[in-house]
Amino acid sequence: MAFKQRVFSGVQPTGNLHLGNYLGAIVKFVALQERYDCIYCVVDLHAITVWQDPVELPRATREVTAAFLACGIDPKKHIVFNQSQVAEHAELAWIFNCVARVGWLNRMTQFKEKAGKDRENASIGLYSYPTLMAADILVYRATHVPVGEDQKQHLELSRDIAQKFNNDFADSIRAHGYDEAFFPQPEPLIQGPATRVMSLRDGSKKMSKSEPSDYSRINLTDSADDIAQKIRKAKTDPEALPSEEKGLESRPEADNLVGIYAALAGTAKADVLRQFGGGQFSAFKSALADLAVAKLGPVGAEMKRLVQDPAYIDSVLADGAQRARVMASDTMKAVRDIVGFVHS
Ligand code: AQP
Repeated sequence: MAFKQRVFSGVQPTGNLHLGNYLGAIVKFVALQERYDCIYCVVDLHAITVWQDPVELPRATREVTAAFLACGIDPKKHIVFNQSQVAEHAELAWIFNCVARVGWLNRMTQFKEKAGKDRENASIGLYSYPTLMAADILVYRATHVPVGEDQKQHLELSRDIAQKFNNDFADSIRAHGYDEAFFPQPEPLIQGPATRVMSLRDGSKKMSKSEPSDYSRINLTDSADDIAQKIRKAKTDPEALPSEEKGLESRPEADNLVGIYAALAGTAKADVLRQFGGGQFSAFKSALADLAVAKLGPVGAEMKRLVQDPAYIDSVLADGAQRARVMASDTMKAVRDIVGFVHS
């Protein structure tokens, strides 16, 4: 069966959204609306895999929703909701916990990085995070998943889970009259010059919400002054910018800033180097700061306006959740048949 082409992706409400989330994910979410039916989720169940303050979590959930809307996601044409409002995500995740193998999860690098040395003390949710992610995608039988480079491994696991479910339950799938490929193999969409935006302080680390130094990232709600100052202070090396992409090899900080410029301007790194190659960083940084302020300023202002009206944001989430639930419950009815659960 040809699956209906459908996009699913999520963002965790775990702190300040930054330029990496924007370029690696949200900008792509916006563009995909033209070609696909899209489901965009604020993944609060994922967020609690590490401790979240229950007073802060609703604020962060509304802020991510505001970012989706401020960037141009249309919640009427597409679906925007928070994960915990659709219980089927957690239900399918449990079934996938029983399909996925411990050996598969043991290979996940994000768990190793996030659990760090204190692995014994990490939550079980953090360990099984990828099975919930597979459920998020597959409960809508989504075919395309726009994400940053850091999520590639989890997406590969989602594909393995879909395949193993289809194989393990092949007879039951057939016996119940469902199509043999019950779950699709979701395709990662990881493209463009900023699939992995790096820290402004250290070109070997990804820009992240949890990095203690605020100078490592540009937040979507930063003021124009903050953005300009962070870019001015961004780590670079003493060489001038190269004129060709090859010259960015082994210069991670320069490569990062050029990639950010290209992604914000909607061009390729080669074009940026054609314009700025041979020049000093100071002139390039000043052009980058202007561009970043021009692109992010309106987004931040609109986010701040939207979060002033939590009732409106909650109504968007409730409406999206209701429409998502209809689709998710259809999948789950079929899954219950396939697995052999007695249900009404
Ligand atoms: N640095 C990045 N460059 C490109 N894409 C990125 N994404 C995240 N960081 C970068 C993409 O943004 C989407 C949402 O990410 P998330 O909600 O999983 O959160 P996160 O920013 O990765 O932050 P965490 O996990 O809350 O904390 P950290 O990273 O601080 O430990 C995803 O599509 C992701 O790929």
